[in-house]
Amino acid sequence: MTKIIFATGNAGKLQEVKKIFENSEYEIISPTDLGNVVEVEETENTFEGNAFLKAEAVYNQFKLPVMADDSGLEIDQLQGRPGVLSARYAGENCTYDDNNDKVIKELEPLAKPYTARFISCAVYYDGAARLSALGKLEGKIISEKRGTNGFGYDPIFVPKDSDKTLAEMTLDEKNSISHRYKAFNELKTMLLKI
Ligand code: ITT
Repeated sequence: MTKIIFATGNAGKLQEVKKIFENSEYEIISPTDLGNVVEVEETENTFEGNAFLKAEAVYNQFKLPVMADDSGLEIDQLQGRPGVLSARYAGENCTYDDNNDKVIKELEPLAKPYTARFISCAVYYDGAARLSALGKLEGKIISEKRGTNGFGYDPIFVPKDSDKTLAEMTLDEKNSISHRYKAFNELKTMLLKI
């Protein structure tokens, strides 16, 4: 088994990516498993730029292969916001609930449907190889939260061709369609070639 560190502090992402790599030849470990977590400031204005910032910081610390994810929600009626600011949309130290409430409030005066997409950029860095893959999930934002699974904006996001929010889906259901699944599944295929 080859160990790969998944450079995240987000427990929801970790659970999803561990599941995607289940039954593969890679063992996914987190910085917490190694007892030392670095806070990386996300100063780039692209998902890919920020994902590599996280991967490189953790690689420099442990000198082991690393993957990272930078992701977010783009809402058409909000000109692509919250975008790369998704994690802290309602301010420093805000909760997922605060972010969802802010989005619902901002959309309230605007015309439906609130079309949107989740984007995940998954990257890999091992000191030599640099790999990157993008995954998208199209859908719409609804005005009341539904469901308790998942994390982040899952309770207000209904994927295209579904009547459930992502938070009403099981981990396996979300992992069969999600932006993160698409990005990391492609990365997994790319890893086989290096
Ligand atoms: P790490 O940087 O430590 O990985 P983070 O939560 O800060 O964790 P990002 O900077 O990539 O991660 O921010 C992504 C935010 O976008 C995340 O906090 C959620 O608010 C939202 N998001 C991303 N993927 C999501 C998903 O699958 N479901 C719901 N919300 C998601």
